[in-house]
Amino acid sequence: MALASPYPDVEIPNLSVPEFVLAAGKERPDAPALIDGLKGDVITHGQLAAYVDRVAANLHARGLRKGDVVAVFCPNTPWFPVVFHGIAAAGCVMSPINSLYTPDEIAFQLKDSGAKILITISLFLDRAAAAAEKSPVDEIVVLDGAEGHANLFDLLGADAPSVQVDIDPANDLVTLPYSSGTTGLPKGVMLTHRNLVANVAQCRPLISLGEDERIIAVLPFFHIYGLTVLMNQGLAWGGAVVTLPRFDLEDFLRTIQDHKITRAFVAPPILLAMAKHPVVDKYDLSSLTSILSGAAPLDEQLALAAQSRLRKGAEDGVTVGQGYGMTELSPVSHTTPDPGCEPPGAQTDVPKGSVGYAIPNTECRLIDPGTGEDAAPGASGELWIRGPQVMKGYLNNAEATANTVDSDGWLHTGDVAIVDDEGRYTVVDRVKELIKYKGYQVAPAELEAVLIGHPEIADAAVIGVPDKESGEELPKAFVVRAAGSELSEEAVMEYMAGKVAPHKKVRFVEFIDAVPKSAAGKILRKDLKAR
Ligand code: 4UV
Repeated sequence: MALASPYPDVEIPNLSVPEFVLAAGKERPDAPALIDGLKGDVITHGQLAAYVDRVAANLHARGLRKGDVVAVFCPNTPWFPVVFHGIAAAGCVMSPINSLYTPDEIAFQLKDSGAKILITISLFLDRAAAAAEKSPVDEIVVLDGAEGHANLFDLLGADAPSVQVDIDPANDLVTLPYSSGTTGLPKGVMLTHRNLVANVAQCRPLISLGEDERIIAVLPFFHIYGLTVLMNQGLAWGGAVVTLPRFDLEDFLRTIQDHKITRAFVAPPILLAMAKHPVVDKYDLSSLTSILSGAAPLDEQLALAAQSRLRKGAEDGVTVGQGYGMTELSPVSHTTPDPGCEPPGAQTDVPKGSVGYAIPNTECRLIDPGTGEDAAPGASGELWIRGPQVMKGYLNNAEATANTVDSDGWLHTGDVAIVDDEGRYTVVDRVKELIKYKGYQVAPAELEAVLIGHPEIADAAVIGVPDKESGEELPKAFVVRAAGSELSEEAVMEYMAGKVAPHKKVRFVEFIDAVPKSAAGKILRKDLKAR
């Protein structure tokens, strides 16, 4: 049985992402759109639109055409949105690469996505160049400049004629982030202009962000949460997005104080610091009206502790809420509403720990994994989602697409949830392989493939194990040594640390005689978890 959102449907404008997101700014060209939280540099809404036109024109002049993929390997700065919207306005597809990736990981994405150009910064050039040696691109652009490379000024040059590319929002891709989904290796998630436009429009009735708001963007734009919820949602309603290139607690707090930030969208580890760290008291955070946490489970007590600490007794102070989604959902399907934005007829506040209501135009089902039927009322089940934010599919992978989005359009999330009488959802478990570390994806299959690449490893399996202190999951590898090998735990961890980004490091190693597998050869992760 499909459970509808309690909110009336919203209209989804038939526009490209830049047309939609940059529209509000046209009304207030002199207002700040993007602010560098550390340096203070400002890009106004008027400048943003002009720069986007230039980037699109110069990409076209460099030979890029509709549908071409441009990989972006950059931290959050005000230039990231300029580059993203420029790529989108040129009809090209932006594939964002995690700033922590190693050359091998970057090369995988360049190759799989077929990226023509890689845009990066000088600090990342070593890794970018090493990746491009394995998976060549036509060109590496280094925004802040490097000998022998085009730079930001080349992308902003005045000479190239403006381009008007015909975009079909429902079919044309705008971004290609990578996600392992419910199983296997990372896959390119094909998101259309309509997917992203829809998701910003769908959040509007719950998150009534105004043009005087200032959003702190410390979560990365290379992740879909940062791209849609922080960047595009912030800009679409005419507000200002204040960027930080990495998380440092004091920089984060100082930026909230100095830039009078009104909204923070964060992941649980940041909320943990805001609830517990003594240094928080040194800063005036009274401008904050809302903190929304997402990307991993948020503990109810932690949410309450953060809210009461930051409110300092003021009843109408900051509210701490929670959003839920996944890359394949552009990403939002659920969120808690701002005060006053509850659905018609709502009786009580959303309990802390809940991810709130399904957003407009979104249907849900909860499926009992045992029977494959709808779960009984009040019982938990795997969450299925249908709506305009569901991805077009995985790039070049019809099988994985069919296993994730069924023939009726339901996306099977691999998360287990419950819903209460008033339509508020709580995520209670995960039935997919995915491990989340600090909100980042860690795909067991990817780590297993790297492990097996070691000459002294005959077989391997990876699972997430709970870390009591942080409440997070940490990757643990079960390793079968090759005959005669005396490989140590430390040697395995060191090998992995050299191959994968820090958030994917294997934190525990256990040697076993054989990896438990089903008759079909599937790793029996449940058996490993039970050990
Ligand atoms: O694909 P991904 O890396 O995507 C995300 C998306 C985070 C979002 C989305 C919408 C929001 O409004 C928001 O605040 C944050 O992380 O990983 C998807 C998986 O992450 C877990 C869940 O297992 C997803 O399938 N996850 C995401 N949000 C939550 C969560 C949550 N609030 N509670 C529990 N698990």
